[in-house]
Amino acid sequence: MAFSIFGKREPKTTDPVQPEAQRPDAPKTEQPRGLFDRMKQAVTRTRESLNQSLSSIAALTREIDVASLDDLELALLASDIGSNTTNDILTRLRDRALNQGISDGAQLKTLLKSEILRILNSVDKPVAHPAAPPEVIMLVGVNGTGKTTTSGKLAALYRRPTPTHPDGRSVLLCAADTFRAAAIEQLEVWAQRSSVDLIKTRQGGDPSAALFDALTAAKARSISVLLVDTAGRLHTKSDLMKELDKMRRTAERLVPGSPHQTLLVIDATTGQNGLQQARLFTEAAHVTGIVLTKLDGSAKGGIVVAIAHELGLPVRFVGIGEKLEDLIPFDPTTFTDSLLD
Ligand SMILES: Nc1nc2c(ncn2[C@@H]2O[C@H](COP(=O)(O)OP(=O)(O)OP(=O)(O)O)[C@@H](O)[C@H]2O)c(=O)[nH]1
Ligand SMILES: [Mg+2]
Repeated sequence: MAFSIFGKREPKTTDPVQPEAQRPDAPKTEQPRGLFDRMKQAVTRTRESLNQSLSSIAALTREIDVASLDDLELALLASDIGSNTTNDILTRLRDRALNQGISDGAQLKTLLKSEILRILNSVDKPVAHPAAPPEVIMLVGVNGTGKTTTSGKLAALYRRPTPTHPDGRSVLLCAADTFRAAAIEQLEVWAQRSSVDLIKTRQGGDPSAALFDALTAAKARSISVLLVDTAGRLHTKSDLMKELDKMRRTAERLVPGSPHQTLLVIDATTGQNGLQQARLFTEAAHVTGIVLTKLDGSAKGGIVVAIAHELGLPVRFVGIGEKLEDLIPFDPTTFTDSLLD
């Protein structure tokens, strides 16, 4: 039997959830400069390593030749863009170099930037928000990637006041990780930090029962966003994948069309291994977008490009630390400018 804790009720939101383009409070409307600076900080090491390689190309040769592109290939691989995506980028760069001519490192950088932006934009489809609340967002992924932390950060992000929602959007958290010891308590801490209610069940209970109660509560309280933290699992564990399916069916039954978003949380530091796991996970779990965590301090920011190219999915948010505010909405232009400024 599931039950609710934390008595503090959210202010009631009466506005229906609207398409992102019409919602001036959508996360992407954070001050562009603030976003840019934080993204730039997060990809510092990746940028420095790419820049080093690009400037050595410019210093060594006046004409960009095949050897220079080989150097660039190594730099792209080192940033974790991955061999498939790197090959694709280099093929297009070689074609453009042949057709248009590239005479210095600055031009090469501009072309590289436009190639990366092209890949990221090709998967950057707008989020399909429901016409009526609650908007149900599930966080899924393998163990330890940052699902619970991201659930807490997202709760705070959606609660943040905006000009159109001076009280923020109303948020409810659902502790659907009933598997790992202390998982519920961990989410309770995040619920307190972001001042939102939490629906939970006992450890070892049925996560779908907790979700059922959370959906019922979200509807009864006109909650705008329901965030569902799930247990870490491998796509190869069929019983655990079936459990995810059951949760999806529960959501659909109570709130038709939900879950509206299924975010796969990937740890940036696991690089190409993480990408392979993600590829298989994505097929099994109806994933709609990616949250890339632990980008802070990583020199492997190129994984963002590999995700778009290889998984065909947009990165929606990027985790840049362990604190409540260390989550930023992803935007292709901001990312590309931060990486190759
Ligand atoms: N540096 C950094 N650490 C992060 C980030 N996101 C999460 N972490 C850390 O990663 C560790 C695992 O985070 P959790 O949120 O517990 O991961 P999880 O996916 O819920 O783990 P399971 O439920 O066990 O599968 C914690 O120590 C977090 O503080 C991030 O963006 N940057
Ligand atoms: Mg967790």
